[in-house]
Parts: sequence; C-alpha cells; structure tokens
Amino acid sequence: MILQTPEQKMTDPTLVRVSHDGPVATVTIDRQKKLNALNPDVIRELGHAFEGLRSDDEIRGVILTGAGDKAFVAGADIGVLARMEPIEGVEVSRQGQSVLRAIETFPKPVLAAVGGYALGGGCELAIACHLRIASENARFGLPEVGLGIIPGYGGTVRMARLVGLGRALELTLTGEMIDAQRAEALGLVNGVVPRDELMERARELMDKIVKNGPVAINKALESVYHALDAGTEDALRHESSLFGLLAATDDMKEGMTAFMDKRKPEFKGK
Ligand code: CO8
Repeated sequence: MILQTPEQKMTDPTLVRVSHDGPVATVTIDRQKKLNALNPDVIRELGHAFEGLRSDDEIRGVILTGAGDKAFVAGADIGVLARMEPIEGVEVSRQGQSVLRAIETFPKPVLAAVGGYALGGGCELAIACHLRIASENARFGLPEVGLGIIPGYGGTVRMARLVGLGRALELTLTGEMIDAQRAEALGLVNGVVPRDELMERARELMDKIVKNGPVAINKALESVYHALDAGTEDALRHESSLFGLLAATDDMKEGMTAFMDKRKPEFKGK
C-alpha cells in the first residue's frame, strides 16, 4: 500500500527535477515547504529520475541536491510515518531502501551536494551516494530514535561503514545533529564549502571524476562496493577480473596512448 498525505492527493507535479549540463546531470528534490521531506511521491520520482539517467549514455555523473537554502532533505515525511501500520512500515522502508540502493549501485558516480539539513532519511540518502560535499550551514543527524523509530533507509547499515562503529553508534543512539565541520572530521563528507559556492564546487569535484575513463570509473565503483560485502580473497579476485576486463576497452588504449603522446585523453566510454 502506498501511504499518502492529504496534501499529496492534490497532485504535486514535479517533486524531483533533472537538468543536464554536458556530461553531468543534476537531480534536485524540490519540496521546499516541507524542507524536501521524503514522502512516497518523492521517493517514486527519485527512483524514476535515476532510472532515466542510468541508460543515458551522455551522462557520466550525477549531482543530487535539495532545493532551497535550508535543507538537503529533512528526513522521511513524519506526517506519513505517524499514520503507519506495522506491515506498511516494512513496505515503506523497503520501497525507500530500494531507491537508495539503486543510487548506491548506480553505474556512474553520484555526489550529494548538501546545502542545509540532512536528517534521518535525508542523511541516509546522502550516505547512499558515493560522495558528499556540504555547505557550511549543513547539519547532519539520525534523529529517528527521538521519534521512537530507527533509521529505516539503510542508516544502521551504511553509517558504520562510512564513519566507523563508535561514531555511527554515537549518531544513531543520541539522535543529535552535527555541523558540517564535525561531519568532515568524521569523514561523513568529503568537503565543506560556503553555501553560495556549493553547486559550483560540487561540479568542480564531479568534473575531476568524469574526465577519467568512464568504464574505469564504473569498474572502480563496482570493485569498491563489492569488497564491502565480500571476503578478502573473493574481493581481490573480483578486482583482478575487472582489472583484466579493462584491457579490452578502447578507453584503456586511449588513456595510455594519450599519456605517451603527452596529450589529454578523449574517452568514449567503450
Ligand atoms: N517531515 C515532515 N515535515 C517536515 C519534516 C519532516 N521530516 N521536516 C520539516 N518538516 C516541515 C515542518 O513540519 C514545517 O512544516 P509547516 O510549515 O507546515 O509546519 C516545515 O517543514 C518547515 O520546518 P520547521 O518550521 O520545523 O523549520 P525549522 O527551521 O524550525 O526546523 C528542522 C528545521 C530542525 C529540520 C525541523 O523541521 C525538524 O526537526 N524536522 C524534522 C527532522 C527529523 O526528525 N527528521 C527525521 C524524520 S524520521 C526519518 O527520516 C526516518 C527515515 C527512515 C524511514 C523509513 C520508513 C519510511
């Protein structure tokens, strides 16, 4: 069953916008009056946005952000959660998890540009992305326990992997917010920048990635994430297989030829 708020029934047309600029797409969650809180419509549109970008050969990287200056995403919609029955709770959690998992396993790099609150499901969404850059006014936290629930979009799984067990437990059990500087110190974000430079600096970071061989970037992501779930020997063999596979690509020939010719490579993603 899909839970709906009364407000949603009035059909909110576009809660997730996608724009393209060269090889980089920007996905913007736009539900500003509720600080971009994730309701089932936002989750569904977010899933569709990434589905569309997955097969778009022009796109080599995605920046995910929230509209407005105040929030990336202030969490799952508490109005929806408040009316949740147990079975629905499982379903709603699984629906959100599958969209976040599609982002985590997205074949191209996904960078979260966090310009304000990233709380609860919003923080979980940010850590499902491959990289994060935050504005100075960003705030992170997993306040779920203060509402009598636990993170249900993968936060109890991904946070410890990202920042370590002790730090993840501190965030999860206190439910307290941390500022961008502390998030950077914990390794929760890759950088902190002034709010008005957020999108520009996110793009600069993404440009440093998408100038590299697209197939290599894809296989690097695959190898790193495979290793998180695999034993060491399996992970090393998997890395070798992917490494060998890249010898079959035009991109490898181009990358190495360009180095020897002392020019910049022009990768085709093949
Ligand atoms: N859900 C619904 N509405 C929200 C949410 C939210 N998470 N966050 C903010 N809003 C709404 C407010 O209710 C308010 O609406 P209205 O104007 O109609 O009253 C509007 O956004 C603006 O918010 P505030 O007036 O509260 O703005 P402030 O600047 O005073 O405060 C805060 C900003 C501190 C971010 C505050 O809004 C807040 O604490 N928000 C809730 C944060 C939170 O607890 N998030 C976690 C939610 S639980 C969750 O994410 C679980 C994820 C896993 C779910 C798995 C199964 C679905």
